[in-house]
Amino acid sequence: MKQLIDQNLLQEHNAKQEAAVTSDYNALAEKLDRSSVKIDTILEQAKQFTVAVPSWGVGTGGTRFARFPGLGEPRNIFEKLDDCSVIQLLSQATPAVSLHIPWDRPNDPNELRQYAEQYGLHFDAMNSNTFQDQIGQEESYKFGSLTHTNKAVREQAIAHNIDVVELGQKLGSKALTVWVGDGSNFPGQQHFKNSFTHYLESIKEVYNNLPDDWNMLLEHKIFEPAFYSTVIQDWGSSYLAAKETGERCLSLVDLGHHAPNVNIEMIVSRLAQFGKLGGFHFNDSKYGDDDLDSGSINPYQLFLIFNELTDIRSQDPAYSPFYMLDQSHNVTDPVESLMYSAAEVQRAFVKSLLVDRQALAQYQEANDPMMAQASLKQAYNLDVEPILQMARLQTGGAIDPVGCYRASGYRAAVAKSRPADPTKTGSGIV
Ligand code: RM4
Ligand code: MN
Ligand code: MN
Repeated sequence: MKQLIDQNLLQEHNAKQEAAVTSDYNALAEKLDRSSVKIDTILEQAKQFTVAVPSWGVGTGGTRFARFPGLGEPRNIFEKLDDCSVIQLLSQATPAVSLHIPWDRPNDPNELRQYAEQYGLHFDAMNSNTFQDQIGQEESYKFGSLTHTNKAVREQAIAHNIDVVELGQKLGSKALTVWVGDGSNFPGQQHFKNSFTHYLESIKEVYNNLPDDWNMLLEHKIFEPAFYSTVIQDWGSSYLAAKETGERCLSLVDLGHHAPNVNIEMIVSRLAQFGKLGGFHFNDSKYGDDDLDSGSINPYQLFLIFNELTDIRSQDPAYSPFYMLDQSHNVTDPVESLMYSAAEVQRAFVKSLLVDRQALAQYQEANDPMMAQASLKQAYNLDVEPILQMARLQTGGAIDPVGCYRASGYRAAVAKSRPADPTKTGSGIV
């Protein structure tokens, strides 16, 4: 398999830390054993855990005000995949990439698929884009896309989504994620019912063109770019649309797409209870759709979400929603942020496995809030880093992905091979 980080460097890097990691791992094994938890079964699950990387995350992001380009930014989808391969090689938790079309549209899908395969990568959910106009496009999305008042605009947006599905089939993807920014900035601007009706009609048409083994994931978002109302603004609208549309149409929860302080873990439970929780976009936020690194602001919330997911899986072991990161890296090296974030999501997952579910259920039944919350905290407060390190070591990754990446000089090398385009300004993007 093609590798862009020198194997010797990786092995030397791991060799220096292996004894310490083994000792920490054994100590944790002993501690867990006292509560009758076998660390090896947790380790195996940690090794299996994966979360997809967003192709748009490996470039430097920006805000509405400016973008400060990083060194050696990928200039096309092939260079993006190069970066994704480094993230996967060192973290061993990100073997799939989620593409955004038309940003990543290849001339030759076969070539792109093979390019990914040489790195052991494959493609996760495809993302359509009807939130900006493309060059040469006939109709404008300024006042909406799938929900537009004008049928011609809706048809163009529907055709785009179907096109993305067709491309995704050639790439081996199995899902389409639809997020629309459609909405309004002013009271009275848009008829709530009519726009939702248009949405339902449009989405059904896309669904009718979906292959049998595909899922359609509907992503809600409270606001931005629309600042007064958004057609699919909350999980309720998303649920209604998914339910109306069909069995394989599910809701996707992006952690940054809710009002501050909303109980996202409860939304997770509700959607799952009614069979409509299809996937996640992981990120973190303080104020709005900040797209900060997963677990950087509220790691406890991330844990509580996985606590729900593990609870669901304890009843339905086959349940496996799509897991994707969706972040914007404005001030960090995106490769570092994505490796670190993947490990944070994995950490929340591992901790959720350590919750004593029987004890928790008893405390809930007995109305013992003190011990119920303490049983969650007991798992959350454990330092599971040795499990994550051991998982990476045993799967061929780096014990310390960011440290190893920095030692490799990858960023400096691509800074040379990918010179910045001086004609491109630092205008704000997602
Ligand atoms: C949106 C949303 C979508 C993503 C775009 C780039 O806020 O999170 O998932 O495709 O940003
Ligand atoms: Mn998202
Ligand atoms: Mn977002």
